[in-house]
Amino acid sequence: MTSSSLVIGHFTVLSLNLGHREGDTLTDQTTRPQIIVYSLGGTIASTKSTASTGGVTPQLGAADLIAAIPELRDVADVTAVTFRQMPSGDLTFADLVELARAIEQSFDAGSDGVVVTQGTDTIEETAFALDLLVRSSRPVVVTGAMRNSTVASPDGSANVLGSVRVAASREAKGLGTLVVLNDEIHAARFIRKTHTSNLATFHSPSCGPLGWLIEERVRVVMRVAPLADVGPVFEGDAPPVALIKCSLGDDARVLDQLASLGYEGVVVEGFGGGHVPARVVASLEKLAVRMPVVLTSRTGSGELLNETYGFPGSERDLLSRGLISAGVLDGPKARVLLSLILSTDVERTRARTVFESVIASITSHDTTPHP
Ligand code: DAS
Repeated sequence: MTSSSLVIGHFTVLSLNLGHREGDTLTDQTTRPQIIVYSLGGTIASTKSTASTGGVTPQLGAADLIAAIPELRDVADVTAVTFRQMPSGDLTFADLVELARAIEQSFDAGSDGVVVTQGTDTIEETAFALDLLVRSSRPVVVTGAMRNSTVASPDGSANVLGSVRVAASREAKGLGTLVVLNDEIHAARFIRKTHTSNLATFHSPSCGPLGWLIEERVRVVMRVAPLADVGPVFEGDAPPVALIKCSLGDDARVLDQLASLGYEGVVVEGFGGGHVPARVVASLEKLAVRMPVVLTSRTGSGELLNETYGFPGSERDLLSRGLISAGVLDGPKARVLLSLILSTDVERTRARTVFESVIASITSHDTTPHP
């Protein structure tokens, strides 16, 4: 599955071509940032398919991606690892847990930073999962492309180059997992894909980007706090967690089936500040006795209300009936967090406490990074 194919870097190339010139090579190799690029597939890896379906499919490996960017030689020594080759909607929690372990091992072996390339469709979820799973303060940067390599102005190479610059920078240390596209640097915990095709699809609606790339410089103008720990996560796939979006005139017939379908947790995207139709309240309360039920907003931006409205189905009503507030997390991210918590050996009754400690850490003022 894993293949390490190419190391690109000025002094690595020198030593290959000219033989080792002790002092030079050793001195320079110790000062150049060592970066690993893990590729998972997606548009950035896609090119014309020979299959009868037509269209483009993920086929380029990590070595192909970095070989197309000669400028990388001026930034870092880059090692390419093709980790998966798939559309990002096919990635699973099992893939991400395995990737997080590989990243931790890379750091233990001396890497200064990691870049992950993948499809943009699920970056907002995968990057947040890595944010929770990788405990190092060294940078992990996730990127992708909106335009594949067969169309005019593909953006993949610029995004990889920018991501390696960020991963190799001191500024990116201690910020958790970052997402870099279109010359913007975002915190994984806040970013969302907001457009089907526009290059400027990625936004962090609640707070904006943490910084940007300008010429060859990395600018970080805001910092985020370290996330609280969810604890050691089991290998393999996460227990099933449903994500349910409320809509006008909704009744509770889907909610009433979730327990018998084997779901172990639920995230409900309510209206506005965290509201549902009055007629689904009893079903939610019943469900919250059996499993963690998290309440978030379908608006995709802002923090859940806590103490404003008092009508049946309001945020006050639902939280008093045992639902857990997702705070500033949107539905897909709240589902990632709950899924990973349920992938640990935490007692189900303590899952709420762990969930709430991570939510509290997101809005904490303490931006001192993990060692
Ligand atoms: N939307 C495509 C991409 O940006 C497909 C995918 O997510 O894999 O890569």
